[in-house]
Amino acid sequence: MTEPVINLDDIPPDHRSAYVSLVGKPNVGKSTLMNALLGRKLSIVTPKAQTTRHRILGIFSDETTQIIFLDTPGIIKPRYKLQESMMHSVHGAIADADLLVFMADARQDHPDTLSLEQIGDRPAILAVNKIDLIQQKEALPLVEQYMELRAFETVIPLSALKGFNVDVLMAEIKKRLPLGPPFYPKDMISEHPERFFVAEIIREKVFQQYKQEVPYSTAVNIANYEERPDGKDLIEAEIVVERQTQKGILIGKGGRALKKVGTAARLDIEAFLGKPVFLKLFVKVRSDWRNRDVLLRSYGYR
Ligand SMILES: Nc1nc2c(ncn2[C@@H]2O[C@H](COP(=O)(O)OP(=O)(O)O)[C@@H](O)[C@H]2O)c(=O)[nH]1
Ligand SMILES: [Mg+2]
Repeated sequence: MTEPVINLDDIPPDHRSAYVSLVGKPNVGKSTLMNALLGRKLSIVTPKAQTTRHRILGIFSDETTQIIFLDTPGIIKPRYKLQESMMHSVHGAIADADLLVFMADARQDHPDTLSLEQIGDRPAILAVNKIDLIQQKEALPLVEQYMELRAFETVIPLSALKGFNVDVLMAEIKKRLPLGPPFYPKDMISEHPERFFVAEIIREKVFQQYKQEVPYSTAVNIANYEERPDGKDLIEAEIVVERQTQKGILIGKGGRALKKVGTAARLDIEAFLGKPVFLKLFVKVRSDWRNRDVLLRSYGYR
């Protein structure tokens, strides 16, 4: 990718900019909210916990503001090296943020103290998500418990999925931005290269299609990405698993399961890139990759 170029002469003197990180435990809806705030799908969303493994940067820009949103992996106690690397990226996103959106699930009985510990005393808005699933007043006891534990900038009940109060949250964020120039060109939506999103889309389909430990044992590595001006782009991706049995499950009888992943992924990749592609998937076994530093690095973790 080329270095971003920003012409500061075009920037109004009252321009505001900030890093805003979305944090909370797995599955509260951080990635859904990031996509809702940006008005486009950048971060993968699945019903399973711990889908997001990196911090994902999404850029919102208008005439007078730029907000760099960081979607993060859910906060957990790490059990293997991949999870350590995931928590490392959460800590970075907390440290880098001017403001946090701390997300809770409206249906929780108790505050998520593990996540609260991690954010320390950084300024945070409490976003009580999935409010579409209950009556708003049913969330009050949870909100009260949170407010006894620390001060929040404000509390917003919202539904990232239905878009309820996402505009209110955006307005509250905008009120709190410091003066500053944009960090990225105004037409940029992320800093990750296209191949990163292609791998993420494939990973999303694996999470959606397979059960139990298979998705968690899977990494996706783009082995070849050939842009072909007079044909479809060729993308060759390796789906890496830890055991031979998982490879069998991924491929399925007569290759049918893998074919389904390929078709679903290709359609989303084409929608994301805005052009047709030729997608080839391979399955590889790399035993215990989630605990091996060299492999973790080569798949883009840490
Ligand atoms: N009902 C409801 N479901 C939601 C809402 N936000 C997210 N979800 C669902 O919760 C699950 C986890 O969402 P995701 O964004 O991946 O959570 P993350 O792990 O915090 O990034 C997905 O099945 C989402 O569709 C919401 O506001 N209401
Ligand atoms: Mg997520």
